[in-house]
Amino acid sequence: MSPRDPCTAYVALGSNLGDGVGHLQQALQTLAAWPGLQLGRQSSFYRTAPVDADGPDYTNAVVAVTTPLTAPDLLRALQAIEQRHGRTRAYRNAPRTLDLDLLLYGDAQISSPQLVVPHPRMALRAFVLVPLAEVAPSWVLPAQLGAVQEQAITKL
Ligand code: PH2
Ligand code: MG
Ligand code: MG
Repeated sequence: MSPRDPCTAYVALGSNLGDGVGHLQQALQTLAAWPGLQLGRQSSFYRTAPVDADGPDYTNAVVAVTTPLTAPDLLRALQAIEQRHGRTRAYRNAPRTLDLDLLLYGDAQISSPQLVVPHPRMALRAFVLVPLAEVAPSWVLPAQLGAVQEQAITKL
C-alpha cells in the first residue's frame, strides 16, 4: 500500500496561563519532533486580548504542518501534545497552558462531532486571522481582517 499524500494543515497555538511565549516555543519543538509532522511556516507571536473568555491576555501564533496523518489522527496528535503541556479543562475557554486548534486541513471540509474544519470561528477572530495571513495569505481575505480590526492584537 502506498502512503497517503501529505496534506498541509494550519494549526493555531494559544496560551494564557504562565509563560505564554515559553509554552508556544516548547509546543513548536514538540510538534517538530512528533512522528509524521513536518513544520512549515511559523507566524510571529502575538499578544492578544481574550475573546469570549476570561483571564490574562493570550500569546497566539499559527503554524503550517505537512503530514500524511488523516485529519482525525492529526487532531488526536494535537490533543496529546496539549496534554503533555499540562492542559486541563476546568470549564469552557478557561485559561490554559496550551491550546492547539486545527484551523484548516488542505481544502477539506469536515463536519463530525469531534472535528469541524475549517474551524467554525476562525473568521471572527483577529488572533487567528492576523497570524494566518502571515503564513497563508491566500486563506485570509482583506474584508475578513477588516471585520476584526477592533480586536486588540500586538505583534511581539
Ligand atoms: N482562545 C479561545 C477563546 N478566546 N482569545 C484569544 N485572544 N486567544 C485565544 O487563543 C482564545 C481566545 C478558545 O480557545
Ligand atoms: Mg481555541
Ligand atoms: Mg482548542
